[in-house]
Amino acid sequence: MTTGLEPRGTERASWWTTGQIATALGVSPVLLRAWDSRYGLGPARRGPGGQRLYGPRELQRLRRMSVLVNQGVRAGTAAGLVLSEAVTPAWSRLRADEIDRAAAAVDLHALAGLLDELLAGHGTIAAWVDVLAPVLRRQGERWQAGESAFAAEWALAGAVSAALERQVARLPPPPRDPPVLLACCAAERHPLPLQVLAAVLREAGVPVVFLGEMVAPGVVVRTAVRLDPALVLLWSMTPYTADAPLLAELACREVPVRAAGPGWYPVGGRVGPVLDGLPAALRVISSHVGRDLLG
Ligand code: B12
Repeated sequence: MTTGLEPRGTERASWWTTGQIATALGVSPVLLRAWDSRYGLGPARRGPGGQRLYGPRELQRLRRMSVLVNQGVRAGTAAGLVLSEAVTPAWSRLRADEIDRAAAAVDLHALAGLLDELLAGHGTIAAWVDVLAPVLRRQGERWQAGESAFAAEWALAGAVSAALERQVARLPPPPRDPPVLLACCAAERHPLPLQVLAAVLREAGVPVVFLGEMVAPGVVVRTAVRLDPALVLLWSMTPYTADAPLLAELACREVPVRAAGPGWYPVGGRVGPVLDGLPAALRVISSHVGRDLLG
């Protein structure tokens, strides 16, 4: 069964037609064409038959446009904002402060709105690197300084996770290729960087299975054997959670697996080179899925 949302053609993972974008955003194809002719919010390229093809950046911009229009902003003003908005350090700091305040107040409703708008308007990578990770680091510093900020950490991490889920749920389904399996070690309760990676991969049309936090080793092994994934990343953020025996067991079963995250550093070279950031992860995943995800 098809949903009509499958990406198009041989490059099906990265390009969407007007109809697919319209369905994903809940607007009409006529409106999309009007936004193109009036404001220049058009497709990235044309397909062989002349059909309009939109890439992830255009999808992002149109999503931002429809969020603003739904909030009651006039279309011309919204288009001006979408086309002119840039993530400047001052802008990022303002957004980060707003989000920080909403987290400190455990205002989940405000957080959801702020995060939806941030992700839709600026893309997952920029939202994470420029705004969300700095706020989380700030929270970590407060915790280290002895301030009791556990509720704020919990609120923000949960809200980011939920917003990423909403963002991914709106994407067209990925192709049925072997997935990338992303799993946290059994004691690891910091899954966010891995969930961000999952969202970035899905936005690029790569199928992903993200198992979430604190996954029992047996579940990781059974899932990996069953899915025959293109690659497994085993995530550890904090030193006491890295599970070297699990990594060894997966390797023994000929599952392609890599250690990812700062928690692996104390374990040293015996787990192989550790993936130490989003670019490194995207580079290695590119070689396993046969597509350049950094380009
Ligand atoms: C939110 C949070 C929590 C939440 C997590 C909820 C969730 N759903 O994620 C909760 C409240 C559950 C929590 C619990 C705990 N936490 Co906590 N937590 C944090 C906090 C504030 C943010 C975590 C995060 O998402 N960081 C992501 C970004 C912001 O951090 P970053 O360092 O820039 O991360 C980058 C790297 O990881 C890098 N990276 C490196 N390699 C790779 C590989 C790949 C593939 C990718 C994609 C990225 C990547 O990319 C990241 C993003 O740019 C951090 C503070 C901090 N600085 O991280 C503390 C922090 C991680 N927590 C800490 C601790 C100690 C704990 C607890 C033990 C506290 C306690 N006593 O209860 C528990 C239990 C943890 C466990 N068993 O796993 C310490 C860890 C110290 C250490 N190194 O040992 C920190 C650093 C706070 C501190 N300053 O001391 N925590």
